[in-house]
Amino acid sequence: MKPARAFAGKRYAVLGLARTGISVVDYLWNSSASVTAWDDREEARALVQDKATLRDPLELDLAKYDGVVVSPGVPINRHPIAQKAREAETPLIGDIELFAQARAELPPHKVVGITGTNGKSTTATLIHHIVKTAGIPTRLGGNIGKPILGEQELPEGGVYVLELSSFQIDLTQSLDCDVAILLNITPDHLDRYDDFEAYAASKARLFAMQSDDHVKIIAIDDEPSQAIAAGAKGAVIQISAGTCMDQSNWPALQGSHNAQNAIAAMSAARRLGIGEEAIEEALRTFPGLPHRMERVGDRNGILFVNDSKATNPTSTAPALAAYPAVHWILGGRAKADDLDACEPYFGHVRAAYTIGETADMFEQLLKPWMPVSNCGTIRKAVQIAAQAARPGETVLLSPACASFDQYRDFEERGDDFRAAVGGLS
Ligand code: UMA
Ligand code: ADP
Repeated sequence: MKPARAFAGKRYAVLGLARTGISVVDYLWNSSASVTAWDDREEARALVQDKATLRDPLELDLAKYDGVVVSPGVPINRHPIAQKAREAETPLIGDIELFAQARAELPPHKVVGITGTNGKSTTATLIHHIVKTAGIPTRLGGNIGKPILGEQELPEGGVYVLELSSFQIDLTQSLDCDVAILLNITPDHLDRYDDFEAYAASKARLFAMQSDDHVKIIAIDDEPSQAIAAGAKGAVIQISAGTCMDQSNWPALQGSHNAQNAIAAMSAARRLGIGEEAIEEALRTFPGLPHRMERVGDRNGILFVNDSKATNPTSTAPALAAYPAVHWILGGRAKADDLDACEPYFGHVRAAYTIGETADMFEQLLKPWMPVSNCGTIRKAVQIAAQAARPGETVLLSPACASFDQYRDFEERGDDFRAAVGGLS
């Protein structure tokens, strides 16, 4: 992103130097701001030593700074930096807020912000694909793994598509999205919030930051989202996954969850002035995303599906619904102590294969419903499931858990599944 005059001569303390923090330091440095940066990891600090003074912000007089820029992964509900910034009356912000403050200096453009517990990446990528198909310059960034400040700025008329997690929204105060989208709210990330209501309130702030006349698209398929739609200022476009639609021409957008994503994306595209022909072509040609119900193999009529991104029971439920005879590999670091969201589809499961920290808990929980093998690892689960599955059945990794007990992230877990399938004799 081109440097902004807004930051020249100002002082910022930056905490967290992974993808987000590195992009922030680069951007502020290019914008002639003075930067003090820190990460608890020494190797992360080494990456910015040419551009920033290295000091732990907990040791600084934050009142002398114009902002404290923290990464989304810093848990501001329990990290002392939040209290310290409050006491110094220095704004606690994130990279998205810096982007919001720089917008006035960018060529005229639009911003589409997408949040929700599940479906953010799919919907953001789909909107980006539709806008591109319509021939409009566009960038995709945010929680999808691409900090927006690290992306090239757009020429006049461009559309920035931002995937926004609640962690990022918590660190943003002035992002007035031209189009804001809420897909759904179900329990997740409860270690970062006092309770479910506080998590939902974080999502609501995306709309509170918007001008009244900017577009608000809210899927009203759950109660917290309904409440946000009812309380939002200005007109709200209410959508629902239950809307009857022909999805047969959209190979990468199957299932009712993808109906929700597709309706949200279509609705946003129309409000951006994109015609029906480009929208339909984009839905047809959308390639889908890796690790989201991704077909990774077909061996002797047995389909292998990688849904590693399903990190909570609500995101696993649609994957179980989509296949009639499933050998289900699940488990990891628990996000919830039940599988209630998946229960309506237990009838689709031929057998379960439990892995990771929740292997024992899920074994006990599922035993009354279906045969269960406690496998421990994906490698073992794939081997046993591949032997048990019959032609026409599906071996599905849809863990309903985070990956951090055994892997760096959900991508590494999905790659391990793909490799295990590739290694089957
Ligand atoms: N750190 C400290 N001290 C602390 C805590 C953290 O020094 O007390 C440091 C860590 O050592 C680390 C950095 O702070 O170096 C935190 O980095 P980060 O976890 O924010 O990592 P990034 O690479 O910047 O990734 C973040 C998002 N991570 C999280 O929200 C946890 C990425 O979302 C996002 O893609 C990226 O910014 C770009 O916007 C990931 C995610 O898991 C994919 N998101 C959650 C989700 O999708 O469910 C919300
Ligand atoms: P996010 O970026 O919000 O985590 P993704 O688009 O990456 O969402 O999808 C994550 C998982 O959630 C997918 O594996 C899929 O099974 C499920 N999913 C996708 N869209 C939805 C939706 N609208 N509602 C519920 N689950 C969904």
